[in-house]
Amino acid sequence: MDAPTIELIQFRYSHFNEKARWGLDWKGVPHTRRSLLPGPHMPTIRRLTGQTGTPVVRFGQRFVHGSARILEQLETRYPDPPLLPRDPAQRRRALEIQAHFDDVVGPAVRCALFSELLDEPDYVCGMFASGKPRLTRALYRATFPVVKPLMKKGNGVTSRAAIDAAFEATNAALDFVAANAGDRSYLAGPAFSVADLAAASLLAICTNPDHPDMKRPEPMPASMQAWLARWADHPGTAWVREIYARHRGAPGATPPA
Ligand SMILES: N[C@@H](CCC(=O)N[C@@H](CS)C(=O)NCC(=O)O)C(=O)O
Repeated sequence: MDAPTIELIQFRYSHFNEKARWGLDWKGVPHTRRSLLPGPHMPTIRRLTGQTGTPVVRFGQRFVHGSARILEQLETRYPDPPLLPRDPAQRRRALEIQAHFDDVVGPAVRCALFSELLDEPDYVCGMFASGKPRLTRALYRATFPVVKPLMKKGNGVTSRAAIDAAFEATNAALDFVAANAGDRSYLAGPAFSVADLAAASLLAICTNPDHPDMKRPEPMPASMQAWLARWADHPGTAWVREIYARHRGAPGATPPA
């Protein structure tokens, strides 16, 4: 039987999408990428999956959404190299850490960042629409005033208290990885696992990993520079950069559409 055609349907700069990209690249899975714009993505993703969140991966005719479910599919279809520890207790721990980062940390970090970045519409639109034709970029920028309040609400940027809590949760997550990385720097067991992949990808936006899938476009506005400077000396961001340097590898996809 022929191998299925695999396509990642994604946002260009996004930490949950980075989680799926990293899984595909770690497994060495040949795939193509289709980048959608946040906001206008909704009807397309809803038609394919019945909900609006990205990432979505198409395995042949089957669409799978949710980064954890995508990684689970990848682990089943491409067991080597593994993402789950063999030892049952370490495996449970790895999945628990992933669930915590998916449910709590990912949304909090994004809320904290967006509370500062969404007021930089030129930068945000340029970032999400990078690689798109000039007309698409101009149209996206023109309609961004409509998209922005939806993005704020959808990402929990709703009150000062919510934003403060998001900053606290971000700091706590960086403390967690710095405190729980074992002798070999891994969070669950003796080797790189889904725990490290989830934590490093969902915290990647606190640093500026030297990887083409996440490196921020230049020049950065002052608020983006201040955001990165705020976390620069935290040992948690040093851990993220180290895991990227050791395990992120080169992008395996054909250039994004
Ligand atoms: N728990 C989900 C979260 C996915 C998520 O929050 N995706 C964001 C991008 S970072 C998104 O597509 N938001 C737009 C929407 O939900 O309509 C996962 O692990 O995939």
